[in-house]
Amino acid sequence: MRRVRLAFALAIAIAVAPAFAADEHGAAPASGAIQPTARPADAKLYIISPKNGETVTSPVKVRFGLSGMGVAPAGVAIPSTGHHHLIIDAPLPPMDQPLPKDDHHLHFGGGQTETSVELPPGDHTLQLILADKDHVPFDPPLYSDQIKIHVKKK
Ligand SMILES: [Cu+2]
Repeated sequence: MRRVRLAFALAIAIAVAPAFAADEHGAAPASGAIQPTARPADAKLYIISPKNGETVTSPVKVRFGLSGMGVAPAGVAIPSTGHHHLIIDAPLPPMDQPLPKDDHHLHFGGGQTETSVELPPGDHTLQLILADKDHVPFDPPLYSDQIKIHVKKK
């Protein structure tokens, strides 16, 4: 599975090599504005589990689903790859800057595809967003549906 993903990523790397090379040489706009990274139009990001509306117990295991792109650690520049971010009990953040890093915005810069989160009893929302090596959402942004879960008392 991992090998297939890497092969896919490398194939894309060759296809978009010119854009990649420009990025490598630091061709930043004079304004200093962030240039979001392009991504395949057919990529999809989704939460495999838990399911929307599910009642669960804490810690909650969350599994991240991604198709049409690959996962790479933060800081690693491989086109058509990014790393996962889990948004907990918060709306989508601004798309034109690096994602916040706090209790509501967890980064998985090691390339993880699942996590376990401690949540207090009650209703919570979960949403995934993929971002590039610099934690900036893609262009167009790639995020999952927001799901609602209920954490029951132990
Ligand atoms: Cu990040």
